[in-house]
Amino acid sequence: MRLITIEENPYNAETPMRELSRILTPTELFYVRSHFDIPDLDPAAHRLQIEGAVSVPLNLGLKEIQDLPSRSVTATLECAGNGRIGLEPKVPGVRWAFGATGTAHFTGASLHHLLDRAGIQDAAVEALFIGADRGEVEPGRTVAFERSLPMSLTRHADTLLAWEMNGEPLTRLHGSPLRLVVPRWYAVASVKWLTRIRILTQPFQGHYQTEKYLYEREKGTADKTPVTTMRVRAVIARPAEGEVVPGEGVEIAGMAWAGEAPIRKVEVSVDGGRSWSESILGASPSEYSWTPWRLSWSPASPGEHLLVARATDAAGHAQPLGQSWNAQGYGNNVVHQVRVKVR
Ligand SMILES: Nc1nc2c(c(=O)[nH]1)N[C@H]1C(S)=C(S)[C@@H](COP(=O)(O)O)O[C@H]1N2
Ligand SMILES: [Mo]
Repeated sequence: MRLITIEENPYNAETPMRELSRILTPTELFYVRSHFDIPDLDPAAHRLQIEGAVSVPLNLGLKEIQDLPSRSVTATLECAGNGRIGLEPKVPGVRWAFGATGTAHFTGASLHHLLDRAGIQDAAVEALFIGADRGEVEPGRTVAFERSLPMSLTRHADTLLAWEMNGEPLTRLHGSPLRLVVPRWYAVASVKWLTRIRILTQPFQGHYQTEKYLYEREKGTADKTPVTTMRVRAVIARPAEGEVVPGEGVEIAGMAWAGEAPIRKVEVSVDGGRSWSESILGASPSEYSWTPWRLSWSPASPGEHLLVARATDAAGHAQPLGQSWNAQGYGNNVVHQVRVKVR
């Protein structure tokens, strides 16, 4: 199995749905989202600069960062554009189906250790994270991939400066040698190829903060609400779309997650949403990672069946049965459907 390429240039590729039945997504099968050419950074020569509203600006090599107390989190990452492909009317952006997500074990250091060392000034409101990648977002306008976070989130122990993924040094595609990992948030916050952190006294106004990654013209959402935490979602990892299944003992299974609260239930329909059964939830390896779910099914009749899974979180958010349309196509957590044929 390999990643499914969605775009060659810049490289964007999603995880095959059947791989989403394992808790940890192998690194080589973990979706890749890149806005620009992928940097090729030399870990031995890499420097991270911390500047702006700090008492002591820092310029550190990877080794010095790795001397900070280490910490690991198992976290589910998801691209805010996951599920965009089905939106009608169509919207611009990478045409992700449902595989722009994965769960990995990340190791690094709590970001706040580094910020403590630099000494954050009282006037600080946000920290800006700048990647080594850059490119044109419109003719004549070149920007780096850069995103900010509120200071409160930078103090969270599990906001990580990560250098390992699944027990190995970060690979080039996933941000080598250093990336941010922000659990619960759509992965746009988890800046890869991190080279610079700038502490700001005014909210950041850059392209990927104030022009992209906003919910625009979405019913029920204040216009231009920034994309932050992941919306509740379940995916069906098996059976696969179009699979021919036997007349008994079929296991329907997948993962469910939400950025705001734990998963409370995943309901499954085998008749296109007319009736629903509650699936069995498995154990989630951490509060930041998805929860496995499964249901065994003995189909009552042969022929075509439309399977649907619908997750609800403990805060009471349930996935919508229809699309969540917005002009940039983010957070479309419509229920996942899979068509199968019973022998
Ligand atoms: N420097 C940099 N960081 C980045 C991006 C990028 O293009 N450049 N893409 C972001 C987005 S939108 C996503 S969904 C995640 C994807 O992380 P992954 O490729 O490791 O799955 O990285 C984020 N961090
Ligand atoms: Mo993304």
